[in-house]
Amino acid sequence: MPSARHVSPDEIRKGFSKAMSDMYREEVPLYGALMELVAETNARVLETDLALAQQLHRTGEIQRLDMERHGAIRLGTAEELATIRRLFAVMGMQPVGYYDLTPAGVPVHSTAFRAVHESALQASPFRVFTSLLRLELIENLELRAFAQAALANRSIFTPGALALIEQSEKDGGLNAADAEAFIQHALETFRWHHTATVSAAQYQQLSDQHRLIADVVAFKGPHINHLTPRTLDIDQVQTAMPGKGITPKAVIEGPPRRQCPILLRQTSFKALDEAIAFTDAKGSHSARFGEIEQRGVALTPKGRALYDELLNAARDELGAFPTEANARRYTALMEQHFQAFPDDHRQMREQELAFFRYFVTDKGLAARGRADLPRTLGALIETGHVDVEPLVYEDFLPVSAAGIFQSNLGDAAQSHYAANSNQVEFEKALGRRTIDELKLYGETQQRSIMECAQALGLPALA
Ligand code: OOG
Ligand code: NI
Repeated sequence: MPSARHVSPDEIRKGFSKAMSDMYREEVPLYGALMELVAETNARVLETDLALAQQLHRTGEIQRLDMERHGAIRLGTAEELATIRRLFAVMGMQPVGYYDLTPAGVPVHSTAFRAVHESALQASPFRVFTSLLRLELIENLELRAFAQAALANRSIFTPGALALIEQSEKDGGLNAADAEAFIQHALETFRWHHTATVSAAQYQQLSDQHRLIADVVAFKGPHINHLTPRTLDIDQVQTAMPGKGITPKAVIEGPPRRQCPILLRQTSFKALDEAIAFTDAKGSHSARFGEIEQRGVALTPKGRALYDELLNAARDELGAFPTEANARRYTALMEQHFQAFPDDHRQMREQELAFFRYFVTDKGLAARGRADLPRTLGALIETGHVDVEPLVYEDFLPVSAAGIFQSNLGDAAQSHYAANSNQVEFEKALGRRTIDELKLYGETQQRSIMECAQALGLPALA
């Protein structure tokens, strides 16, 4: 049973996110440079865009902005995935969504571990995009067996981490000292290793199959491969990156620039080439990169279907993978196709394209319980008793994720897999079902409506 002497999982997650960021900044100085650039840009945007500043104050996002980041890891076995699920559960993170990357030629499927309730997200929105390698896609059976053996030989968790996970499961939480120890132990799983567990030739063989396979199989653990701060204006950061010695990828992934941002836009800089000692020789490996993201409103199934349709139409018309060479045309096509997506919160709400949160205004509070209060949400908004704000998207996008993977693997690494999506297999490895993110957004929206009704002294609102 959780008890008063236990630290809240939200606090552990917050502490872990900070510890991870400190470790990564130390290991990858460019991440520090990017963080500074994002902080400068965010400060400027908040000074100039007062409506946005007000929106972020109302939703509370302003308080989480500076600590907001996501990371990514790639795991090798079902057992690793099941244990990481337990590790993240200690800090209140659950697997949300299923992403199949094989259509894009990346031999993994993934989920995102994150907090699921708006109050927990407010305390710390830290997320980890977690991929599981699909070894069954290695056609060379000898190489597949080698990879399996290499993975079977490693243990990516410290004994201390495993003991504290068990203790937390048994007792329903950790006290302050154990929580601190847990953070330090858990961090070890994500650390970079300068030595590989395979020879240079074995590494080459794995890499020839797919660079991602080498990245997972050749090392002692699933090093965090990027950590992504959230910016309020990704185009400004993208433009300013070269001035800081950072070269961004050619196109920003996700929707085009809009007045009312939707879902998620992302850009990254290429993975660094880092010196590695193989068991028999010196060499190098590139895996770690930098990324930034801008988050917009979460879309309903209807909005998401429209997003997917417009994205596919633009990509079909481009007729190729977006690259440096066709970046301008891609941007133009995206802007053109997305004309069909209303760029106005009111229209998005009325057409049920996006999720929103509702807040009682001061006027509404003052009118609490009055008999002449309107009885519908729409009318309460019209009369200024209720305000509406976009509900931020907390998840990822499979096409964007594939673009981020690809930009770091090089075009040569593009492969085609016949295998289909296998959510059942993934969840079997995970040891539980993944949570449907659309359900979470719907619940948060509904809770905000119920809170409004309560604050206004009204029965349920339509
Ligand atoms: C994960 C790439 C996906 C994102 O932000 O979409 C991702 C990886 O490279 O392991 O992080
Ligand atoms: Ni990412």
